[in-house]
Amino acid sequence: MTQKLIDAITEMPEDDVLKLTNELLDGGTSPAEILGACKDAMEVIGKRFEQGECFIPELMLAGEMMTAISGVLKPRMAGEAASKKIGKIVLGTVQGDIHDIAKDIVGFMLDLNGFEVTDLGVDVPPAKFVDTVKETGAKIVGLSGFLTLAFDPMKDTVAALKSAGLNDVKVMIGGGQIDENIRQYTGADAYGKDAMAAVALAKDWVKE
Ligand code: B12
Repeated sequence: MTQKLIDAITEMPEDDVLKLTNELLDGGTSPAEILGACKDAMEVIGKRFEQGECFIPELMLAGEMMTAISGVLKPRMAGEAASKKIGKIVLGTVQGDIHDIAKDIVGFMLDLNGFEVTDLGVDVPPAKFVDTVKETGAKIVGLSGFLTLAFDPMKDTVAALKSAGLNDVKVMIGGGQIDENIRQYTGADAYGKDAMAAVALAKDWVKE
């Protein structure tokens, strides 16, 4: 069933995308499955872009569709929200990178699961993460990035937190190109493949 949604996103009639999303939800498809279909669709569009078969406007439209779908999913997921806050997290897309759809989903899921999230937005310099961790007393930092160019700013942010003496702060990273190798390169504590992984990591860390 979700294949229809993947086709609608990649073929781009935006009205169909929202209609289908609602139909799938009404038919019992979970928001997590819908997010999975969105990821697959973004892979298709990303590949087309790489191969010169589509251009920035199509990327932007895909981004807008993702934002619209998130808007539909959020109220459906909000019913499950935890009311008691269990920890603080500073989240942002690292310097030089402006991809924020995935970060917003991660922030939303963390918030739903009881974390107080300070979202610094996009293109966030390492010093801003350090300052905000000091101000909020957060013990977890989440770094998002989709560009190869995001690896070094991630590494710099981990290093900046360490040199500010914030050694008890755990850092998780995620985003399109990120994997375990990049985690090692950046010195982050963990890599999360999706928003659910971000929640699982954060919950583990607050238990410690
Ligand atoms: C939409 C999009 C855009 C939109 C972004 C809109 C927005 N507001 O975010 C726009 C059009 C602005 C854009 C711009 C560019 N883009 Co772009 N974009 C994409 C695209 C198609 C989808 C990204 C996305 O939002 N996916 C949807 C999310 C929901 O996917 P997801 O990965 O499943 O998300 C989960 C995980 O990533 C994880 N996660 C994410 N963050 C974090 C953080 C933590 C802590 C954790 C634990 C987990 C986690 O959880 C998420 C939720 O489950 C990708 C292709 C792709 N396949 O990723 C290219 C892509 C990322 N873009 C690319 C490029 C090149 C660019 C541009 C440089 C293009 C240009 N020439 O200008 C600019 C960059 C500008 C900049 N400085 O950042 C390349 C990057 C290549 C590279 N190796 O660096 C890609 C891969 C396309 C490609 N195949 O070439 N882009």
